[in-house]
Amino acid sequence: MTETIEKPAGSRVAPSRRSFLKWSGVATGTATLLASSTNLGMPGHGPAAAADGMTDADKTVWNACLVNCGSRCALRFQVKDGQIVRELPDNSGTDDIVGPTLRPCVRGRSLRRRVYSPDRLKKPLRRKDGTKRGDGEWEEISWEEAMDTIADEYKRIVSDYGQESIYFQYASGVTGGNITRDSWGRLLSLAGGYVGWYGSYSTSQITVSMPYMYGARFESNSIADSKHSKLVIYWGNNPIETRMSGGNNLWSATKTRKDYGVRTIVIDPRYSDTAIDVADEWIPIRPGSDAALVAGIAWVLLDEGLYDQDFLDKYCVGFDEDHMPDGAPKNASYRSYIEGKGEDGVEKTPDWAADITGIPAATIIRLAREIGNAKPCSILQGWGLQRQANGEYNCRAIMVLPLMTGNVGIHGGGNGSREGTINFPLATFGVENPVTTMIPAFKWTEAIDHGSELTALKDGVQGRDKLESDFKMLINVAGNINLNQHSDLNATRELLRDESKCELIVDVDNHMTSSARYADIVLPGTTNAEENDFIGSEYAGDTAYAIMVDQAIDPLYDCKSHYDMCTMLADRLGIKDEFTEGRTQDEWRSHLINETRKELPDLWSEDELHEKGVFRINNPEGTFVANKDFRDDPEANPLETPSGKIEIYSATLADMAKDWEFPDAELGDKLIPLPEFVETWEGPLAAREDKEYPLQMIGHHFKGRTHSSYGSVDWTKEAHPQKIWLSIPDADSRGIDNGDLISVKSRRGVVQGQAFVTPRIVPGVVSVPQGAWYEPNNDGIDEGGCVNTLTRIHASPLSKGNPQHTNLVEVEKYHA
Ligand SMILES: Nc1nc2c(c(=O)[nH]1)N[C@H]1C(S)=C(S)[C@@H](COP(=O)(O)OP(=O)(O)OC[C@H]3O[C@@H](n4cnc5c(=O)[nH]c(N)nc54)[C@H](O)[C@@H]3O)O[C@H]1N2
Ligand SMILES: Nc1nc2c(c(=O)[nH]1)N[C@H]1C(S)=C(S)[C@@H](COP(=O)(O)OP(=O)(O)OC[C@H]3O[C@@H](n4cnc5c(=O)[nH]c(N)nc54)[C@H](O)[C@@H]3O)O[C@H]1N2
Ligand SMILES: [Mo]
Repeated sequence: MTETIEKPAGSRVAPSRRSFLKWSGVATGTATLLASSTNLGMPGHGPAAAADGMTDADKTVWNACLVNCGSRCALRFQVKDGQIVRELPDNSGTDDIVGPTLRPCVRGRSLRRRVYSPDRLKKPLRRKDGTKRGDGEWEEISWEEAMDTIADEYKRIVSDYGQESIYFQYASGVTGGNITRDSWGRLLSLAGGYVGWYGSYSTSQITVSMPYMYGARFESNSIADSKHSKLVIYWGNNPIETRMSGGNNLWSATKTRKDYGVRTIVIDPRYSDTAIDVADEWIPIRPGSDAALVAGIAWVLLDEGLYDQDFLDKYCVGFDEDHMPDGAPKNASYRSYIEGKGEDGVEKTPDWAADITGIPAATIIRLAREIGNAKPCSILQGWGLQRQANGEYNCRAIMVLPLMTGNVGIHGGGNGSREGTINFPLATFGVENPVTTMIPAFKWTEAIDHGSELTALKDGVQGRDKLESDFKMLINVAGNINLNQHSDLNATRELLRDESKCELIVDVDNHMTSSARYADIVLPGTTNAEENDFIGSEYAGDTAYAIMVDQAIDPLYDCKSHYDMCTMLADRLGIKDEFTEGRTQDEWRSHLINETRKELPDLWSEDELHEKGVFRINNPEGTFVANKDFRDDPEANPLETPSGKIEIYSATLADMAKDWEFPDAELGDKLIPLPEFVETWEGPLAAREDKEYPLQMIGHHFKGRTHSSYGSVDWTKEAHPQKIWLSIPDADSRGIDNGDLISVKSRRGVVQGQAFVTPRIVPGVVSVPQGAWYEPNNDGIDEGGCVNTLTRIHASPLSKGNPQHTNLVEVEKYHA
C-alpha cells in the first residue's frame, strides 16, 4: 500500500529528485495482495441493465467519472435513440466498509449535463490571423488542417529551439482515464520527448519533503485502519468533501466514526463538511500556522512526560541531542528547538503557539494530553496545509507527533501523513519520455518568460543544471492550469498574450475554458461517454477496483478521442506505427485488459466486464498498516534515508541549504533541517502587520466542482453556488450581510462574488472555493470569482510548489 501520489500522464517512469528520492512505484505490493483470490468477485455485482432506471432504454452501459477528485465512481448510462437520457449510480458492491458501492456524488450524477453542455467545443478552431491570443476570434478548421498546422509548427519549434522548448502541461481532467489519459504523453514521448514536471499542484510540498523524513518509499495507514484508534485527527483533511464517492474515503471515514465510535477531532480554519459529519470537536486554526501548533503540543508532551522515548531512540534521528547525525551542530535537535535551546532561543510554550495559531493555550494543552494518552492515535493530514508558502515545514511537523507518541507501524496509528490506499495493477500504454529534464509543475510561467535562466539550485530544475531553452510550445490536454488553476491569472494572461514568448499553444478540452481562449489551436475532445477505456481506482482505501468504460453514444459534433487525434498527428510526424502498434483504441483496450490479466489471472473476461462493470480487490489483510516491517525489525528493514531511520532532523537538507540559492530569503524562503514554524510572506503573522490586506485567504476544494471541471454545469451550480466564506465579525466590521455582493482584493487582483457570512470560518480568514471560472470584465475585475486572480506566483522553498492557500486580502461590499 502506497500513499498514492499523482504521476505525470503518459509516463511510466516516476520522476526522481536525488537518487534516494524516487517515488514509490504506484503499484508496489499489489502482486502479493492479489495472491489472495478469495477476495475477488464480490457479491452483489449487478449487470449494467438492472431493474432500476428506465425500462424502455435501448441500452445501459457502464462508464465512470474520470475527473480529478481522487475518487473514481462507476456510472451507468441509459441510452435511447442515440442519446444519454438517464444516469444511474453503481449497483454493485456492498454497504460494508469492505468492497463498497461506488456511489457517485452530485457531480458524477450530472455528467450528462456536461456531455450535452451548450459550451461544448464542436470543431477544431484556429485563432484568426491578425488577432491576439485571448481576443476570442476563431475560425473553424478541418482536423486535417489542424493537425498539419500543429505538426509543421512542432517541427519548426524543435528545429529552432530544440526538443527542450516543448512543454507538456500538468493537467488532471482525465486523470482517471487510461488510454484517454496517456495518449498525448505517449505521442510526445515517441516524437522525441518534452520537458516534464514533478511535484504536482496537489501534493508538491509533501511529496518532495517526505523522502527527507521517510526515504524514497513511503506509505501510510489506510483510513479504515483508524477503526482501531482511540482518537482520530483529520488535520486540514476534509475527505467528506474531497473524496465524495460512496466508495472512497467519505465512506470509510463515515463508517469508521459511526460503526466504531472513535473520538474524532478536525483541525481546520473552516468548520468543514468533515467536521460536520464525523467530528466530536473542531479546532479552528489560522492557515499556515500548523507547525507552531505542533511545537506547542510537543512542549506539553515533553513537559508532562507523555512521550515515548524508547520509540524515538530506536527508530528516529534528530529528536534530541543524543541522537543527532554526525556533524550536526549543537542544540540543533527538535527537542532543543521546543525547549528554546536552539538558535531562536524561544521556548515553544502553549502560549507561544496560541499567539500564532489563534488556538487558546488551554485547548493546546488539552489536545496534547489527548494525543499523548490515546493509544493508539491516528493523525490523517490533508493537503491544504501543505499548499502554503511554508507548506514543507507544516506537513513534516505534523508527522513528528506520531513519532513522539510511538504510533508508527501499528494498527490504529500511522505516520501522520495522508491516508494510504491499495492500487489496482492496471496495464497502461505510456512510454518513457526520452527527455529527462523536469521542472517543478508550478514553474512553467517562469520557464516561458525566462526559461534559460532557471537553474537546479535556484528553481529546482532536475536533470540539468539549467534549462536549455525557454518554453516555446505549450500542450495543454484536459487541463485548465494555463489560465484558471495556476496563480496570478492577470499576470499569466499577459504572459500568454505575448506571442513572442510562447509561440504555439495547443489546447484540448471539451469546453471553451479560459485556458482554451488563450490558445492558438483548440481541439474538441470527446468525453468518456463517447469512447471506450478500461480504468483503475486511485484513492480507494482497502478496496482497489477497475471499471469498464463503455462508449454510450457516438462522438458528438466533430469531436475526436485523444487517441484518434494523436494517431493523426503521429502520422504527420512519421511515427504512426510506433504510436498505434497497429491497434485501434478499442483494440488497445482489449490488449490492456489482457495485459492486466497477466498480473491478475482472476480478472473477468471482456464480456463479463461489459456486463458487471466494476471488478474489486479487497485488501486480504483487512486494513493496512504502514511501516510495519520497519517497526518490527528496523535493522533488517531500514528506511531508504541516509541513517536508515526516520529523520526528524535531515542532514541532507542541512547540506542542501549551503548550496541552494534564495534570491528572496527575506520573504521566508529558506531550507532548514527541522520542521519548524517558519513565517513567510503573507503568512499568519504578516496578516497582523498588513494594514491594506489584513485577512488571510485560502480556497478550499468544493463540492460543486472538481477544480474547474463541472464549473459550467447548471445542476451543480444550482445545488452548490460559488460563495465566499467570511466570518461574522469580519463581515460585521465591514458592513457586509450574508448574500451581499462583495469584492475580494489582493496585491494581484480583484474578484467579486456573493458573501457567505458564517460562524464556520475562523475570524481573520476568508475562503474563496477554488476552481470557479476566471471571467475578468473590462475593468479587470474577475466576475467569475476565480481564487487564482488573487494568488501569487512565488514558489515554496524546497519543492518549488504552489503556495495557493497563502494570501492576504481585503474584502469590501461591492461598489460597481
Ligand atoms: N488557488 C488554488 N488553485 C489550485 C488549487 C487550490 O487548492 N487552490 N488546487 C490545485 C490542484 S490540487 C489541482 S490538481 C489543479 C487542477 O487543475 P486542472 O488539472 O487544470 O483541473 P481542472 O480545472 O478540473 O481542469 C480539467 C480540464 O479538463 C477538461 N476535461 C474534463 N474531462 C475531459 C475529457 O474527457 N476530455 C478532455 N479533452 N478534457 C476534459 C475540463 O473541461 C477542464 O477544463 O488545480 C490547482 N489549483
Ligand atoms: N469536491 C472536490 N473534491 C476534490 C477536489 C475538488 O476540486 N472538489 N480536488 C481533488 C484534488 S486534485 C485534490 S489534490 C484534493 C485536495 O485535497 P486537499 O488539499 O486536502 O483539499 P483543500 O480543500 O485544499 O484542503 C483541505 C482542508 O484544509 C484546510 N486548510 C487550508 N489551509 C490550511 C492550513 O494552513 N492548516 C490547516 N490545518 N488546514 C488548512 C481547508 O479549509 C480544507 O478544509 O481534493 C480532491 N477532491
Ligand atoms: Mo490536486
